[in-house]
Amino acid sequence: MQFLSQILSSNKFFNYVCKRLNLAVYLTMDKFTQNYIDGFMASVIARNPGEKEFHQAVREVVESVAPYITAYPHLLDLKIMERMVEPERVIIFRVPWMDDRGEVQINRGFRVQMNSAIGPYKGGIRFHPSVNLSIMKFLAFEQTFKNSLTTLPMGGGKGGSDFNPKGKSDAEVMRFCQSFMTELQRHIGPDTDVPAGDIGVGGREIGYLFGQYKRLRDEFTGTLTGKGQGWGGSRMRPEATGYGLCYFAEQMLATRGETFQGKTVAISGSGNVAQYAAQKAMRLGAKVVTLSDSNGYIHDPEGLDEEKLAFVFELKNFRRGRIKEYVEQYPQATYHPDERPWGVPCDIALPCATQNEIEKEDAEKLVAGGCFCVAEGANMPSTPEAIRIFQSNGLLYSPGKASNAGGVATSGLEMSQNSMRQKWTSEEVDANLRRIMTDIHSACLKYGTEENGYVNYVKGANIAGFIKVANAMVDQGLV
Ligand code: NDP
Ligand code: 2IT
Repeated sequence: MQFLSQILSSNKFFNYVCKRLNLAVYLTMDKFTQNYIDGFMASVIARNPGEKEFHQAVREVVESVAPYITAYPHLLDLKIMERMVEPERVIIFRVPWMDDRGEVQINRGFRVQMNSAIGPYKGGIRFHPSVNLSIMKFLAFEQTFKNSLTTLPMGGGKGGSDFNPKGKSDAEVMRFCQSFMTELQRHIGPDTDVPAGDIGVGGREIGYLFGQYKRLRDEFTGTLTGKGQGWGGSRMRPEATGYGLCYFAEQMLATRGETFQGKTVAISGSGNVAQYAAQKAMRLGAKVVTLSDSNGYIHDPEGLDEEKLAFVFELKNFRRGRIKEYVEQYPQATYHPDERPWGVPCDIALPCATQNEIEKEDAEKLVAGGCFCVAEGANMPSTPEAIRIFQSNGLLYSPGKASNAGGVATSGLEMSQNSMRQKWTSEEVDANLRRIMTDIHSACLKYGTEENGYVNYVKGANIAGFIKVANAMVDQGLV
């Protein structure tokens, strides 16, 4: 008897019981969390049938934040996550316009106003024939967390159209933009919703959109970002997404004592993000060996230099040509039609084209080719299977919502400058951009570092982005 009471009162026994209890609690929590994820996703799929990109983006976030939500019952009771996947407003509208031959054309316009808990809706406009409601909702959903990560007061939104600017004359693009804005203008404003560029929407399109907005609303405000340098645009906004991506990747590399110096970099895309990612990576001492478009990729084993990049800028931004023309100018490079660049051996991969451009097989090729760091410039370029391959092989891997946030962050800085009626120097904007990217990286480390020291940037970005929006929603009541 005395022996038994000794055992019961001993620390060893107490610790043993606690451990068993903890394990039991842990196991039940784990099951509870998994049930929550399964039930949540079943409901999202049932309520949003066929929207596969939206399902994919939501699943990635809910898998990261479910343990956090289930640990804070008020978030469960207030159905914060359930509210986050229901856009505050979706606007879908007809965009009629006339082409150069006098034929009537009809496109569909979208604006998804996803979440305004921490600021006015903010996010780009995409013009691409693939645009549909699922793609708009996935982008607006991602944008909500990304904007929260920037530390600036911006909610999440996204818009666009299935209009294809390729092969259209400037006059056709202008007429389309004017018709698109004629409807959109009644739903946006400097304190309501502030659109910007994305795929197929660059400086030219923002100009036409802003001109029509100003004409109809009779106001010169910062309702769009990415404006021209002479009429309210921020210095460094064109560079911001690509430069910010490299600043973020620098931080990732530093966690392993590495830098860009001497590294081989594979980049996809050849648009705004890819061009400036290539420029910054090169200036940080890397050798950029690939660029691509939707028809194929170029491989230049000698690497890009300033002159070659200037050729690409001119080719893509002014002549609106195709990337295969690079090999006509630089014959040491090769063109690979209908292929992605991920089979080219590299140290660092920067996907800067579009969603789901790295599938399982591409991820396997990257790992086999020696790649140890993947930083996303595009939104959701890696499929869930590809992400699993990166993470299970211990690669440094960051999701777009963390590493491409420099673009929207600099849009936020453009909004500040517009409100203050000021224009900051390139050095000031660049210093802010660097600081913001470093802060986002720190937030990822804080919430994403696992017990074995591996940094799960997906988990880190999702939880850090979620907390701020969730707390704001709790504070603001049931709206
Ligand atoms: P651009 O329109 O300037 O360039 C897009 C590039 O991606 C082009 O080279 C284009 O090739 C290629 N691309 C587009 N769609 C596909 C496709 N379906 N398959 C293969 N290649 C494709 O857009 P951005 O550079 O602005 O955007 C690139 C990515 O970065 C997008 O995911 C965007 O959402 C994201 N992003 C952009 C930001 C910005 O500030 N602009 C900010 C944060 C993220 P092609 O000419 O053949 O269409
Ligand atoms: O995906 C993105 O973050 C963008 N296209 C930029 C959005 C913005 O408002 O600058």
